[in-house]
Formats: sequence, structure tokens, C-alpha cells
Amino acid sequence: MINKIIKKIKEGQHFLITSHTKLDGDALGSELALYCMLSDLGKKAVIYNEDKTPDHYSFLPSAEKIANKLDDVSKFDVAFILDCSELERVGEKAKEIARIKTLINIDHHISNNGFSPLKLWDGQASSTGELIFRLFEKMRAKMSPEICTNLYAAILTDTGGFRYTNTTKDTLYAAGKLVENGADPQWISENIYENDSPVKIILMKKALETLSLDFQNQVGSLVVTKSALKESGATYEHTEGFVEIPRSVKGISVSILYTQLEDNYYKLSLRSKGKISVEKIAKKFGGGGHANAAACRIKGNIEVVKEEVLEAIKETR
Ligand SMILES: [Mn+2]
Repeated sequence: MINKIIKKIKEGQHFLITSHTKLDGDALGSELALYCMLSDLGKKAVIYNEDKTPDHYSFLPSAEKIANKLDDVSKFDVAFILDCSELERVGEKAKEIARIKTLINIDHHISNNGFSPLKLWDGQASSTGELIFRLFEKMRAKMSPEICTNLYAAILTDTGGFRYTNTTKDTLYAAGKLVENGADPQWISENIYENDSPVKIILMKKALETLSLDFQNQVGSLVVTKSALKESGATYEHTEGFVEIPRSVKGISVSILYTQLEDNYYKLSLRSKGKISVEKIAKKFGGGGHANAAACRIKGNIEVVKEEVLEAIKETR
């Protein structure tokens, strides 16, 4: 399969690169690394994302090239759909993108629905960035500092800074090679993790007031309400990383962030430590993800929603 993908890269002329809405470091770093590689080969490539690039990722090399508008797809012969378990994750343009002759899916979500026959998929890989690293090694692509910075950022963010159980020797091997070829770990981490706007910290303060600890402190959760967002002058983007806060409590196995989308409608981000699979919990509510990081959406009053989720956790354990 990987050789078929390499063949498509060599033969293709005009590439579309895209990823899911609610962009994260893995989606962006993977897209940009692929873009840099294709540009180095003299190919035409366009990165399209429905959502705007979050501020703390704007330092990534070539981030200014990302488009948030997609006009005519007929000029593309190949589309890369990165870090997406389903094509619909790319947003409103999914149907149009589906018309592009060759689709290549590079992804590591366990819940991948196999929408693309041509794919580089490994549910055990830490990140899409790690899979792209494997692809580049296999094709002996030139590892420029720009490519290495983007891939390092992808792997760093999807492993929570090399802390999650998806961090394997292969992950660290990739990271080592990326540093050897020009990625600067301190500079990348500072840009991503130590670059918060004051409104984010004000929102965090409000979120912390909602902390609940259940099942003898094994399950921790925070709630971000629409009013908290409004009062602090923050946006949804500012909640990134909040799900990690309860996760740092001693003995926690499941950490949840409830983000209010509408009056009785919540988005849940779930993280786990150890064996418990939050993917199974998210699946019960129509969501998906990985064993240690998953998401879903639930309708209802927050107190009822929280009860339902605790019940689901109890059944999963
Ligand atoms: Mn990912």
C-alpha cells in the first residue's frame, strides 16, 4: 500500500491536502510537512482547511500558505485527507473533495471507516505525523528543517508532549530523527504551549470552578459554558488543553471536558490513563477516537449528561 502511495506522489501533478475541522497540531503539522515535501519535488499543492489556523500554530513553516476557501476541485488529481477517520470530518466540502480522482487517507484513528481504499493507516501510531515520517523515510524524501519542524509539532501535540501511552520507541525514533535534521524542541514547545493569551487563563479560572471528582477521584471533569466563554472574551479555540487539567490529578483514570455548544448540547473531550478506553465510552454516544483520547456530543441538561457519562464509564470498567 505504501508503495502505491509513493507512486501516486511521483505521478501526480496537482495535489489537494486537507484535514478535519477543529484543527489540531497533528492535522496542521502533517498537512504542512506534506506540502513542503511536494513543493520540494516541484509539484503543485494546495492546503485547504474549513477552519482557520489557531494562533499558536501560525509559527509552523508555510502556515501562511493555508487556504480557507476551496474553489474548483477539477484541477486536482490527488487529494490527501489527513488525520480523518471519515471523509465528512473535513467539513462542508467533503462531497466535492470526494470527486477528486485519487483519494489518499493517512490516519491513525481506531474508528477509521475505510472510506478511502488507498490509505496509510495504523491505529497504533501515535499520530498522523508519525505515519508521514514513515512515508518520507520509505521514499527517502529530503528532510528539510521545515518538514522536521512540522512533523515534530504533529507528533508532540498528539502525544501530549510525549506523555500518552501512544508514545512508543517508534515515536521517539521519529522525534530523534526530526531533531537531528533541524527541529528545535524547545522553540516548538514554547510556541505551542507557552504562548497563551490572557483570556485563555481567565477562561481556565472559570472552568476550574466547575471541577468535579467522582469515583474516589478516578474521574475528573470540567465544564466550559457559553456564558463563561462570553464573560472571559474567549472562543472555543481557547479551551484547547483544558481536558488535560483533571488528568493531572493523582489517581485519575478518566478526564473529561464538557464544552457547551448550545443550551442543552455539549461536546465532550475525553482522555484516559492506563487501560480504560475512552473510545468505547465515546462510541456509546455516537463519537469516536482513540483508546486514550476520544470525543462525542450529547444533548441534554448538564447534570443529566454528566450522570449518563458516569454510568457509561461504570459499564466500561
Ligand atoms: Mn491525530
